[in-house]
Amino acid sequence: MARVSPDQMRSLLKVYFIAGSTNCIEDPVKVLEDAIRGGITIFQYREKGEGCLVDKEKLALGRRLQQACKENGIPFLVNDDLELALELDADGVHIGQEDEDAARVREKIGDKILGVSVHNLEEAEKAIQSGADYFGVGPIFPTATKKDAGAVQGTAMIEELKGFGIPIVGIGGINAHNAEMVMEAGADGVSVITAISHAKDVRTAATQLSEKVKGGQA
Ligand code: TZP
Ligand code: MG
Repeated sequence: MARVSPDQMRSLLKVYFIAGSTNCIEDPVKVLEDAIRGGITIFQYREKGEGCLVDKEKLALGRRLQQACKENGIPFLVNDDLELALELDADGVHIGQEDEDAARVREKIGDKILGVSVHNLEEAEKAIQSGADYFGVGPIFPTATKKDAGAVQGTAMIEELKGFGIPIVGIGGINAHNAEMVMEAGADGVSVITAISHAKDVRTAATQLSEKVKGGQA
């Protein structure tokens, strides 16, 4: 399989749902299936926080979530955990600056999708040289989900990073009310945890985000 093209990546990033067991009130697989019905375009398994699953249980949930993605043609990415991504033969990996070196991850994953969180031009430059397929940029708005997310960036960094020509997804405190601001700044999509995982009606929440981001297009 060849590397994902920037255009393919841009369309996959539109409604990027991230979740693990600690983010979900009900079974994460049910949440994911409802989110898929609502129109998400890519999924990242991020098993973090107090009480998160480890070892076999983490692997087992990953398998179930991956299966739901496979059945629906949605790419399945793993956050941080390269070994898990390889064991599951996931479609890709997303890493932060504090994780394994991006160039080393690229070597190990071949053509799989590689996302890298970047916060400034220097990190962006390095991520490109390391073979990143997209940038995750944030936190755009205040978020309670990631305690060490760093300073709120607003949309300014998205505008600065546009010039690199690499697909960009915004993250942090994004919901159906503010998603348009993120897209207007030049992002190719929005990634959300709470706006979907904690919604009373997960499917509707995903649909509403999808409408804002895609401007009514499928
Ligand atoms: N990275 C930067 S902010 C964030 C991550 C993983 C959390 C996003 O979660 P939410 O609930 O969509 O604000
Ligand atoms: Mg990380």
